[in-house]
Amino acid sequence: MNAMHESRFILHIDLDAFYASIEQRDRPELRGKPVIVGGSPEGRGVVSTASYEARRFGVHSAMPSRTAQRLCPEAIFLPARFEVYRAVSQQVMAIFQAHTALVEPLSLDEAYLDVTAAVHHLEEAAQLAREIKQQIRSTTDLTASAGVSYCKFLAKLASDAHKPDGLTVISPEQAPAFLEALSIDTFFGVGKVTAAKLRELGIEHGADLKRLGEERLRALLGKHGSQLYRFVRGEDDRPVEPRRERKSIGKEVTFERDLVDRDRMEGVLEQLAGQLERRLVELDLRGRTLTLKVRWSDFQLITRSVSRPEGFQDAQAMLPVLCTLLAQLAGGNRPVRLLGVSVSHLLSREEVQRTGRVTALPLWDRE
Ligand code: TTP
Ligand code: MG
Repeated sequence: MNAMHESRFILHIDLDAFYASIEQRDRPELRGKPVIVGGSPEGRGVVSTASYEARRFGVHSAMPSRTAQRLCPEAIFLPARFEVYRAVSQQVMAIFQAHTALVEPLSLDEAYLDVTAAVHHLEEAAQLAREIKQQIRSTTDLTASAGVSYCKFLAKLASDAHKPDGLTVISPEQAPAFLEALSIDTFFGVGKVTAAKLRELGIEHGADLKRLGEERLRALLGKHGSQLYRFVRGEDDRPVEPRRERKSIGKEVTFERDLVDRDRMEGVLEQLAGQLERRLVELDLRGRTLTLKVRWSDFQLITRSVSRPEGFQDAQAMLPVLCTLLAQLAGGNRPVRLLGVSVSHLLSREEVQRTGRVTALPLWDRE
């Protein structure tokens, strides 16, 4: 471990069951009950999040609401109230900003903070995390979990370690044992496919992972392999990056094995569009230009875009466009290594309304 790792103090703070906790806060009769925020179980919707009472039944984010109801028949289903969640998010981010300018939000309820300039040692960083949790509670009446460490990767693992209302510190001395005991599913960048691949090799925990050389991991997992090689050694130099003005928002995925099957590609596009929609809804943005990105197996990269004045936000509107673009590109059976979906020329609700010409459209009928 080099000196740089030890000289930083990073917090990761993440509110507990964010949407569901806000609903329980605003409707006291829901407290202590299994609450699910998301699509109705009668439709084809999915769970956005579930209160911890509902999670005990196995309910989790992204699960079809119908499945969630089967697992937890008493659950109370509620539609999302994004405007309220965004307002709470602004309160929480303002609390973070008061302690450091180096705040990197990951979503509405989650951010990294680099507090190196504000504290002298890890115990002091932990004390600051405790204070921030207290401020969140007194300002919003909600609980958060905090992780404290010397890099982003470990801070995030730490905040996840004792949810809800947790505070976990991972010191440079504790990091090796923590990482060796960690299940491979929990490592950053390890998806289900990768985990299954590693399991086939008898790799279950960080300690097993540590036995693989960098070359081997890279051969197995591509560039993620190198990152994993460093992470399992507690090495993560990524800086906390406060967001500049956003130009585009996108989601992409690189495949372990190149895809040749068009149906599978379309399935991936559906997932990516769904993730992108979620982020756009959270941020209350639409993107006028929708872009499909394809990297072929020979690493050649191609992008194709379509623009619409009313912009894109719903996955349902994006998907047919993406599938058409894909069909135009992937004429033959050329294997695909990466698929990405993004939107640019971002428009806030105010901007769309100000331009006048699209105000008549039911742009935000989801809310
Ligand atoms: P998370 O922080 O991942 O989840 P959470 O806050 O509900 O629960 P916890 O942190 O205690 O594990 O996501 C924050 C919010 O983002 C969540 O309340 C709802 C929304 N969300 C979705 O809409 N879909 C998803 O798949 C996920 C993971 C989250
Ligand atoms: Mg959360």
